Amino acid sequence: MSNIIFISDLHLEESRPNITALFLEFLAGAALKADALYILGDFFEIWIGDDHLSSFNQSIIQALKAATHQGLPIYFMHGNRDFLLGKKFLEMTGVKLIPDGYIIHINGLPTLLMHGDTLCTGDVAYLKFRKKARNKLFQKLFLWKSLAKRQAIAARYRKASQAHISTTPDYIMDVTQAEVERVMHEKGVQHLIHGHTHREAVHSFQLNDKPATRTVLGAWHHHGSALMCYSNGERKLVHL
Ligand SMILES: [Mn+2]
Repeated sequence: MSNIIFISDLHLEESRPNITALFLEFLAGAALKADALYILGDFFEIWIGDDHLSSFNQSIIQALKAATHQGLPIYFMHGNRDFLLGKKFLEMTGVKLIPDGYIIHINGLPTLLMHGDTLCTGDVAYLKFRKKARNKLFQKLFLWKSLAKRQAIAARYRKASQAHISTTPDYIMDVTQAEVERVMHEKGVQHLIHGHTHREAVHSFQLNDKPATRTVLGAWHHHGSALMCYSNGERKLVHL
């Protein structure tokens, strides 16, 4: 039995120092008192390779390292913005990578953890891009490029992504309930925690004639957001 914290979609970047400060304070405070911290993707606004050691990235790496050294297990799942986060980062920080679709037991309840982007099956254009971006050879070729080139490509993708989001209807940017139920049924779970959509909520529904929940983690826009799971069975979405 343990206290577990889940966060996602912090979108950490140098241009949002308030959110960075909030995270560092959270990591050295509330998070350290937990038994484990799970980061379910889009921790960074963009990650173009473990060799991009800007002073900003290094400050985050140092903070994570300090937390894992103090005994806090930190688990990280790739999001659609930081899927290039790799082995070196994990070595530098002591953070452990978990795959999308990982199952953990929270107070005995099998719970599926996902970033959430693959649940948005209405967004065909994005899923097509995702397939390409998650290809190992494509990633290798990208990582072979100079940091400057990678930064330029990332900036182009970001612009295209913003345009795509602003012109795509809301319902397409959200998860498809049928896909949620399909994945949960396939994995044999009644509980799912994911991020990505930034639509913080706990959804209750019936799956295979039994109560099921889908908890959506909030994004760190103007404040922090975390799901606290306590050993007494209580679950709370809190703002920081
Ligand atoms: Mn995302």
